[in-house]
Amino acid sequence: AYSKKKWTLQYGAISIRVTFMSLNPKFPCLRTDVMMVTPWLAPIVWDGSFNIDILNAQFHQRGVRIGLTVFAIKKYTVFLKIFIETAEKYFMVGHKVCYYVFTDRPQDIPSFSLGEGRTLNVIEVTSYKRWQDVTMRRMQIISENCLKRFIYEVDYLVCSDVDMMFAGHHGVEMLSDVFAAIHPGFFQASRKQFTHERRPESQGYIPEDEGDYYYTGCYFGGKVEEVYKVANFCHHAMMADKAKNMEALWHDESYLNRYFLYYKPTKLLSPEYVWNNYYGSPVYVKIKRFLHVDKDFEKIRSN
Ligand code: 5GW
Ligand code: MN
Repeated sequence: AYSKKKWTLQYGAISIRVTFMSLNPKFPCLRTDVMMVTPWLAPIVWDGSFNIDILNAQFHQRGVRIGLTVFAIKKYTVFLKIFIETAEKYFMVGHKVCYYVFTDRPQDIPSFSLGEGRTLNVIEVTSYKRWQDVTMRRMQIISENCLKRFIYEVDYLVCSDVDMMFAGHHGVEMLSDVFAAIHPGFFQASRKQFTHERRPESQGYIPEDEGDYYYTGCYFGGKVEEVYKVANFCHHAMMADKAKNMEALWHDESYLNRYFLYYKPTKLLSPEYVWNNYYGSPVYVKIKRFLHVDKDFEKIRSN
C-alpha cells in the first residue's frame, strides 16, 4: 500500500500515469506545519497538498473554461504587461483561459501573443474620480458581466488585482464553487488582529468574536453563479453604506470578508497564492506563486 509505483488512471479518452501516493504516510499530503482544512471542511491549498496530474485530468475531461478578470483603470494600465506575460507562463497552462481586461484606456492596452486556447477581451468601462470608487466599483462591473457574458463564456472566474505578477504554478487546484485567499499579512494573526470593519452600522460589519480568516480583496473566484453572488452582495452592501455616507475600513475587501463570514468559501488558497515580499519569507511558504509588484504610489495614484 505504501509503494511509489506508477498507476494508470483513465478519464474517458485521457489516460495518465501518476505515482500513487495517497496511502503513503510519508507523502506530504498531510503537512503538520500549517492548517490544511478549515473547521467547515474546506481544503486549504498548500504546496505539497495536491497531485496536479490527477486534477488536470479531471478538469480536462470536463473541458473547463476559466475567466480571469482584471481592472486596469487610469495609470494602472502599466501593470498589465507583466501581469499577462507572467499569467501566460503560470496561470492555468493547458486549459481554456479567457482574460477580461476592464479599462478606461483601451488604446493603451498592448497586444499580447497568447498560448493556444487563450483569448483576451478588452472591455471599456468608465473611471471614477475617487480611487476608493475605482477599486470598489469592480464588484458592480463583475456582477453585471456575470449575467451579460461570463455565464455564457466560462465555467469559473478568477478575479484579481492587476498590480501583481505570477511567479509560480496557479492551476486547477485553486478551483472550487467559491474560493478565497488568506491575506499574507494575517495568516498567523489572531482574530482580534483582523482588520475587519467593526462598526455595527456598516454593511461590512463583523463582530469582534466572529471572523474565521482575514481574506484578501486581491484574489477570489469560483463558479460564475457564485462569483455573481459575491460581487452582487459586495456592490449592494457598498451602496447601502454610501447612502449613509459610510465606507467600510478596507473598502471592497471588508465587504468581501463579511460575505465570506456567512457564506463560507468551499476552498481557501494559502498565502502562497497572494504573497507580498513585504512579509518576508516564512518557512511555511514553500513557494511564492503570486507577488505584489512594488508601486510608486506618488506616480501611479495621481491622476
Ligand atoms: C488608484 C489610486 C489608489 C488606489 C487604487 C487605484 C487604482 C486601482 C487605479 O487607479 N486603477 C485601478 O485599476 N485600480 C484597480 O484596483 C487595479 O486593478 C488594482 O490592482 C486594484 C486595487 O488597487 P490597489 O492594487 O492599488 O490596492 P492595494 O491594496 O493592492 O494597494
Ligand atoms: Mn493591489
